[in-house]
Amino acid sequence: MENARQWLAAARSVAVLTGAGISAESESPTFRGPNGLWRNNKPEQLATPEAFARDPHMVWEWYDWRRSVHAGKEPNAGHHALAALERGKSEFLLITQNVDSLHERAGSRAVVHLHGSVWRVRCLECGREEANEQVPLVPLPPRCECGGMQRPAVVWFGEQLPQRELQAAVNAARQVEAFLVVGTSSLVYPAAALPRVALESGARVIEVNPEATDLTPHAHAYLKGFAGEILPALLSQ
Ligand code: BV8
Ligand code: ZN
Repeated sequence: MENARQWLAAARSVAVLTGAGISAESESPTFRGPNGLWRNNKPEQLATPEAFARDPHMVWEWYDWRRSVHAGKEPNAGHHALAALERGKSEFLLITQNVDSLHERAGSRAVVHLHGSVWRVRCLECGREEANEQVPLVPLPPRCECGGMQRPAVVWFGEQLPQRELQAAVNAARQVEAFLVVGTSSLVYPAAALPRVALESGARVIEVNPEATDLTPHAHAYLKGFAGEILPALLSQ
């Protein structure tokens, strides 16, 4: 822990990659954790364009349920520690795979959502994307002012990530001195490739996770434990 603390304190430029694990202590269900299932459907089967085309109402019921779960959650000490870290660095980027807004609500500013947000919707007809924080959603599916049906503005399996956000994340992984990876199973690509880009570019890579992942053997430091406990100690000035 001491090495990782020193690397992060000394680094002028830092990027952080987070996954569902950082929201776990806000009692937000992780994707693949024990409560990750929903009505016996696996997320990989539901979070797809095919599932939505087949049954938009059922997929929207799932997102409406997740939005209602997220709406009641507060950022935890891990989110707040990352917001404080940002304030102390001249170059900083928080890259999240999460589709909740807990980082923003903890005060993080330079946040890039690689997989979109459950709090934004996009019209299938005219393509207009807008914020929608209504819980529960009425009507379901939500409708655009043009009359078109709206979909969740998230990235489903098999869909391209938003190019601007992905490019910003790759640029950061190439340039920063320290790359912190928190609460991700490192299974989903291309997000999971970012720590490798950082390693190849000479950054110090530090992983925080209660379980080892494919990244663990390659990280310069692996801190075993919960983000809400480790990050405040790791990042305290
Ligand atoms: C794409 C949004 C190009 C929707 C999500 C075979 C090999 C390699 C890749 C592929 C392959 N087959 C298919 C692919 C591509 C696929 C992919 O990677 N699949 C994986 C499953 C193998 N990727 C894609 O399809 C991507 N697009 O590649 O486009 C393309 C285009 C056309 C054709 C081909 C290619 C799109 C990926 C985005 C999918 N959308 N979500 C929604 O949320 O509804 S992904 C979903 O998983 C979530 O966004 C989540 O963020 C993401 C990753 O999961 P994690 O965040 O890591 O969460 P998880 O539950 O897995 O893990 C939690 C971790 O936290 C655990 O490690 C746990 O130990 C830890 N933890 C628990 N508690 C704590 C904690 N850590 C700290 N503190 C705690 N307290
Ligand atoms: Zn429209």
